[in-house]
Formats: sequence, structure tokens, C-alpha cells
Amino acid sequence: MRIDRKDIEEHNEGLRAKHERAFNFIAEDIANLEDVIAKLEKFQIAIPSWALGTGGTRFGRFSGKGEPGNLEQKIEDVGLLHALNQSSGAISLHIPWDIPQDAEKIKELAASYGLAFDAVNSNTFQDQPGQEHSYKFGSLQHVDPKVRRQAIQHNIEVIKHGIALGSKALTVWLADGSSFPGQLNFREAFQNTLESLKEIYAHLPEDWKLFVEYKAFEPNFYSTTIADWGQSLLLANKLGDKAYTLVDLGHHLPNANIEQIVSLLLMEGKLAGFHFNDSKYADDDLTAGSVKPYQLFLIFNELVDGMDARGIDHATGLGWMIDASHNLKDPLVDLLQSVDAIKIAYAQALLVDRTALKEAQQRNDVVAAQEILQHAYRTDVRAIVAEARLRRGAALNPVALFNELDVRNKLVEERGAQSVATGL
Ligand code: PSV
Ligand code: MN
Repeated sequence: MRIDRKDIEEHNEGLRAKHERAFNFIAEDIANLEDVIAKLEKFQIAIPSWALGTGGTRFGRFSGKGEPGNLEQKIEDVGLLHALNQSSGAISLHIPWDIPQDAEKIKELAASYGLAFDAVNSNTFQDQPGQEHSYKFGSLQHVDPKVRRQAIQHNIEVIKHGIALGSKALTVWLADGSSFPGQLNFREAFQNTLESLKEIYAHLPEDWKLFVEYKAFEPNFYSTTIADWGQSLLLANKLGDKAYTLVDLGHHLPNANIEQIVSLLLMEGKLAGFHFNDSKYADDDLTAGSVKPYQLFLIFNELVDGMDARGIDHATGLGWMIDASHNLKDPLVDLLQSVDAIKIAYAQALLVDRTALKEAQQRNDVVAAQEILQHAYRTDVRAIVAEARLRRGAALNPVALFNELDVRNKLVEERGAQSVATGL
């Protein structure tokens, strides 16, 4: 299914008067309005191919309907999102869940929806049918060099798929670790991981990046070999200039100060980018901004400050991606909500009066500093984000248009109710 431009225009016409009222109201108070809108228009958030199907928990999975059954349909789904919001212009593939049979055709199809290929992701956390060695006791860290070799080869294959599609980064997330004290020699596990990553790094094209993702817990219960930003940064520093630390918001221990982590990684020039989601307890993979919107704003506040300090282009300098799972909502609607929440937090961060904040910090004026941040956070920027969408030819209210057009039922008609997505 493709969304007709006429449907978007009709939808926008119906909401135009209401939108104009809200927009004019807020516009008057914002000095850098045109700059904010221009930045919002450019800002794209990549969609992971594995978030297009229904997720589950380890207790069960309640399938949705009309899930994308192959890579072409996953691209079609992201194309629908991008048509609705003009903010999801890239897809991130997970290999081997999404091996493209004909890279040229897949590229053409993606381009027809205005989509590019974001980072490619390797998978050495599951065994695949016919695989020679098992990852039960780890992959790049494994005590057996044959297992490490197999995992390295897989990553090199993933890079090749990425090159064929025009990706520019490889994301490595490892489930490696141990579930019982004494199971693993920590130093050897780390060294094995480093040596394996060095081999993978050596296969990166000149203009590629390696994103080293960390996670404090899961699926191992006692130790994780790349557990936090310190361990990831250690690896990235030892690997070289093309290696960076990737922050997934759900991968920290409770109450971690993620905005401070982000700030320091940016200062060191080692922040790869993000996997956005939200959580209450662990790696809940909930809709971005649904539980802790203030934290999301504080993260963007550090991002804007740090990117400006280093002269980094907001839209292209870092990797922006969602990493979510949807066990209750329609995945497409959830992704639309996530993109909107991310853009709202970004817009609010763009409104922070940085000169006044700096002055307040210099005179230890704690009250003023809080007022400045919360003034930006409490500004209702929804009409500004909607205006940026409107100017790009997207829908004023993407979720409403998704429902008006009955998109899910049309997908079920095309694909059938039983169609199940590959991946999580
Ligand atoms: C692991 O929890 C993770 O965040 C990594 O990014 C994986 O690649 C992704 O989820 C899908 O398993
Ligand atoms: Mn992730």
C-alpha cells in the first residue's frame, strides 16, 4: 500500500484552521522559530526492521495482523511511516533476519519510498539453522577460537550486505557474558572480544563507522561483557577513530544519569548515536517519551549543547534510530508516536536559552537554571513539530491519518491476518 498525496492534503486541509491557531499562538514567543522549524524538517529517525512486527515477552506473544512477511513489506511499512511523517527516511536491517536477495532491487524499492539504509546490525545472539558452532556461551568473547572465527565472519558478511545497500555503519550488540560467578574469566572475555572486534574493524570501508552497543543486563544474569558505556568506550578507544559507543536508552541500570553519559561521550567525540525507546523497569522497549519524557528532553538538551559545541550537524552527525518492541499497540502507530515524541523533545531542547543557562550556572543560580530548562520543557511545541511536518508535505496528525485511512486493515487484506514478521 502507498499513501496518496491527495489523502494527506485533504487531511491537512481539515485540520488547517485549528493548526494555524495553535501555531500562531506559540510562534509569537519564539525568537529562533524559523531555525527550529528548519532543523526539525531535516531531522530523520531511522526505523529498525525488527520493530515492524509484534513483539512479545518471554512469557508469550500476541500476534498482530498483517505483519510484514518479508524485507519488501518491511520497506513498504517504513515507506508508509515516512509518507505520514516525512521524518522516518531510513531503515536499519538486522542480518540474518533481513538478508536482501537482490540488493539493487531492494535499494530501488527503498528509494521509491524516499528511504535510505541506516546501520546494519549483526546477530550473534541466536543460533541459526545449520550453523556449525553454537553461541550458547558467547560469540566474540568465546573461549573457543572457532566460535569467535564464525562470529567474526558473520560480521564481515553483514558489512558486505551493508555496502551493497549503501549503509555506512555496523552496529554490534553482543549477548556475551556469564550467568554464574566463576563461569568466565572477565579479562580473557574482554580481550577475546577486543581481538575479534579488531578483525571486524579491519574490514570496515574507509567511510564506515563501527557502533559498539552496551547493555547492563540480559540475557545473561551475572555479567555482561560489554555492560556499560565505560566498557564500550574502552573498546572504541582501542579500536580507533571509526569506532563509537552506541547508547540504547533501555540498556542502563535503574536511575542511571543517561544525559550525563551522553554529554561526556559527545565531549570525547565517541558518541555513535541512539537507540530510542522508553522504560520503567528494564529494557522494556516502550514508546519513546511515554514514561520519562523529561529524561528524553534532558538527553536532547545535552545533545544540542554538545553537538553545537563541537560543530556537529544535528541531522547527520550522529545515528538516530528507534529500537522498540510493541506487544500491545500496532507497531506502526507506536513508531509514529515514538518519532513524534523524539521530535518534541528535540524541539524543546532547541528552545533552551543557552546564554542565560550558562550565566545561571556561572553564578551557581540553581533556581534560575531549573527555571530555564523547565520553561523550555513546558512549552507546548506540538504545533511547531506539526508545522515542520506540514512544510515537508507530511500529515498534520500522522496517527489520525493512519486511522482515517484504515491502513492496518488494508495491510491485512493485502498480506493476510497470519503474516508474521521475521525478527523479534
Ligand atoms: C538488544 O536488546 C538490542 O537493543 C540490540 O540493539 C539488538 O540489536 C536489538 O535489541 C534487537 O535484538
Ligand atoms: Mn538496541
